[in-house]
Amino acid sequence: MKNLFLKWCLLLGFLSILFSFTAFCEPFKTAKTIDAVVEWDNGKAYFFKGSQYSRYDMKADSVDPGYPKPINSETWPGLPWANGIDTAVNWGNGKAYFFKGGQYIRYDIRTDRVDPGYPKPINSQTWPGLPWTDGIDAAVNWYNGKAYLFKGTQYVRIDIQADRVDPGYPKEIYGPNWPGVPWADGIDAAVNWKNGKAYLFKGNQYLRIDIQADRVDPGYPKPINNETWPGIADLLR
Ligand SMILES: [Ca+2]
Repeated sequence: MKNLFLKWCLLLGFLSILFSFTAFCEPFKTAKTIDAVVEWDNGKAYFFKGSQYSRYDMKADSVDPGYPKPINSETWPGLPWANGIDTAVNWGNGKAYFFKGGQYIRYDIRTDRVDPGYPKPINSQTWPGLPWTDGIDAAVNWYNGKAYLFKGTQYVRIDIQADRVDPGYPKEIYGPNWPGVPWADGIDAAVNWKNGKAYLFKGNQYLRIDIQADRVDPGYPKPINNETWPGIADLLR
């Protein structure tokens, strides 16, 4: 009996130490700086953070005047998530997809509003082959017929024409799958700059990928700030 009590006591002691450490480490986890970035069809990219977004001019390389703006029924007609999104991706066919929790919507870029019938649930019927039903971290179109979706330590490649995840996925982000990407535990956002480069964002850092060379350019990651992304500080404060 005494022995049993001791075992329980040791177990509880161990659990309380574990819990204290977990709580202690919480503030040191990398905070998300950007929720989502998506390139549009007009030379602009949209950066989302919480209930706000900023429009970035890709040629001028700065945020347009008048931003950030709130996400609402005037700025994003039909978008049901005024408090923020998980990720967004341009599908290259005049449509973009926005994800939040276990749902997604399809946005018509030309008419500038959400298509009827959305939001829909993320599942194996709506996204054939996708191993996840919620919490997509990032998504990016590679404009070679493939798009990538990221969740936690994993990612999938989607064949846009076949409308399904390619065989052999999900895979882990680390190592030879993404040469030079130091974030094996996941990324926050990704965008294709449509000039042969793509950007990945994680916490307060970002990196540039050369799509042809299939690796991270030298000198990255760099910090996300007003020098590297002029005008973005107003969205992030
Ligand atoms: Ca995200």
